[in-house]
Amino acid sequence: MGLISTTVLRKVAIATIDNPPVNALGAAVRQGLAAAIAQANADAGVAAIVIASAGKAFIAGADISEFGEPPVAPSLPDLLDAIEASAKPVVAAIQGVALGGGLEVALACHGRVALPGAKLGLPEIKLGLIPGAGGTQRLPRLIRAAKAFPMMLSGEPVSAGQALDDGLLDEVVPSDVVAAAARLAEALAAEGRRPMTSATNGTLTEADREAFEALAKDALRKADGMPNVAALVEAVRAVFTMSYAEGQAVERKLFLSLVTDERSKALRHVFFAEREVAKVRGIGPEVKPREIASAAVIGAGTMGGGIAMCFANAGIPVTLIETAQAALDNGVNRISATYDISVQRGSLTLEAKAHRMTLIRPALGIAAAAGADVVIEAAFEEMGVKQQIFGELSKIAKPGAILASNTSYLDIPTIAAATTRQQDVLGMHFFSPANVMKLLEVVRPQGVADDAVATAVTLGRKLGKVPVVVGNGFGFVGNRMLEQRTRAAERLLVAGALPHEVDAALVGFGFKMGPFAMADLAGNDVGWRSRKARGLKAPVADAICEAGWFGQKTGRGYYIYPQGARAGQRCPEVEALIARIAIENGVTRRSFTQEEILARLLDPMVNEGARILEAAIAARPGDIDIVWINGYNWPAWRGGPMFWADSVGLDVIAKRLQAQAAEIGDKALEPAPLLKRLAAEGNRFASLTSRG
Ligand code: T1G
Repeated sequence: MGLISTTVLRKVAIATIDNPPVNALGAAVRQGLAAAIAQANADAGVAAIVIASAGKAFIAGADISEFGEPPVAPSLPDLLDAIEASAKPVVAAIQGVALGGGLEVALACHGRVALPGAKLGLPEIKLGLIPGAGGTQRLPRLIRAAKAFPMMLSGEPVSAGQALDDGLLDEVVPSDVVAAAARLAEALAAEGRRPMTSATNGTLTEADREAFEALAKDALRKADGMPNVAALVEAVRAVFTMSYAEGQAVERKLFLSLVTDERSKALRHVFFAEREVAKVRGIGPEVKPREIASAAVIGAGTMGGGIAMCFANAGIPVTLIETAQAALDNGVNRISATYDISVQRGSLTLEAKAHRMTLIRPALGIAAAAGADVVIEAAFEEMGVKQQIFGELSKIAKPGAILASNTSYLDIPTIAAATTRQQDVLGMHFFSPANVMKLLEVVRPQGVADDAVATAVTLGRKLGKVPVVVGNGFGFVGNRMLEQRTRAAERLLVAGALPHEVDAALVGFGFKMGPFAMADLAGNDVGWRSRKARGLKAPVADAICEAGWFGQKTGRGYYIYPQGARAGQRCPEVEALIARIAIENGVTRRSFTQEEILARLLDPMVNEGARILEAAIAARPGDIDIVWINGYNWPAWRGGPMFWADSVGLDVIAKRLQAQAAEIGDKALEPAPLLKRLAAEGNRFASLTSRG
């Protein structure tokens, strides 16, 4: 078969998989491999078999895009049983990654040889699944459950060295892994007996079972409602309580039930969406990013300091610039204190902290940015301030330097107009805390050079971020949708819900915090300033700020924080204030169910997402999902707002929005044209992408 080619060297049949880009085990690969194994067994001139691969990966696993599709024979378990049942020994020659079904292929072999850079793992847990082709039954028998279970629970790969120590590999060779695998296969054939397999040579001990049960108990305690953790425990327990065949049947049943689970479908959507977001219109591999060897950050406030830390953490020297010494000292001290927390937690050594601090060069005055390859402005969110900074940068920055603003919603072209280098000016919007949150919105205004965008995306990845290229527009993608949720939350208070009820609805959905606890944490005065600058009113939020209740930093906001407690308590004065505002607005308050609250919070966000797609501010619905998962802690197992909307049904959401718009008399709540069209067609946002 095209994807598998077999050559015979000195009586060893070498079956090479060549299915770019990562040798995923699609139907054609499975069929080709099954044919190659059968043919080698029928060939009297063959004494042993090697499974090898072309390209950078051994095998990246089952083809995730096939899940949920009608099965095509041979199934992966059947293929692996055929490999295991081969009368002639089969040895896996591993280079690159052997993940998921790829490692399960290796486990079904009679021996495994790898190059030093190989990585072996069973990441299915990250897709809401469990290994579904014998991994839960073979791995514990090969390396003991006490080792195998944590490896499947974390989904993290192990190095070749670790795999050798654990007994997962027979050999690690510096080069020519195929020849080494052939030698091992010949040696196994020379033994003249049925080759041992990881399913039969395992020695199961009571001590191992006890160790596993203790790990399982802890895992179940932390499962956080994910069904695949319990499934993994049940599958691995079968190793100790059932025959291999019965255990395999248990694994298969559990796996197939997880494949249809909504949470796994969401996680598989996120897997592909995270890769699609990297494909930027008009920017192919031919567009080379500019070299970034040094950076400058203007503004040593919370955001500027966090951004400077991103560069230091990535080993890039960064000049941190302020206008006044006190502000600069505060910024540096805040960075140092933040690193100290990591040192106390043991996630950073003192030496590493010291090194990173040397990479951050404090300086006064914008002239210090002159030598930087990229300058990120993180100054006050006021257009005049930004225009003044960019006007100066235009004069002093080195030719070709990327000039980026970290603004969270201001107009990038207006900022760029203050310079004579529009081709170098774009937005790089980090999310607070900048040294932690993964999302980076790369705002691409008209007129910016493609290689400047490519540079920002490449730099974002180097800083450990998930860069999403978005169009210019108020609030770009994330904050523009967040504003809808914030308005909806305010409306809910006046209409009858209480802060803790609104927050509970989102926490119950899977968010870490609700909108009011979040506002109290960030500071209610932040939104208040922004509303005043834009002439917007929010009766409850404004009243709370007028009372000086800015949140945790003032000991009270929507909630009370006694003695600086982190968890807020209900505040009778706030609830009385809400009741009074409702009366002033002629509203008869009523109670809301958690479902109603959730719909009223999320539907308007989805509607704004539809408008963002109509305006091509986001290229795909999946990009919006990636923004919300990486910038606002939307639970990945819910797939993101647009995936969630598809799972609810766009007709349901359109109807709810229409009803709310009529009830409140707010036309802005009416379904966007795109949403209305897809709903009328019985279609989904997913239909807008090639994968849909
Ligand atoms: N199935 C389908 N497509 C895959 C794939 C897979 N398993 N892995 C990667 N791709 C695509 C990816 O979408 C992208 O496509 C291209 O390959 C390059 O990927 C039965 C049930 C291997 C470490 O979870 O971790 O086996 O965008 O950009 O950065 O028990 O891909 O080019 O069109 O990520 O070099 C378990 C998933 C599956 C591993 C390479 N396996 N893949 O990283 O490239 S479930 C996994 C990865 C399973 C069995 C169970 C990474 C990589 P496009 P990339 P990369």
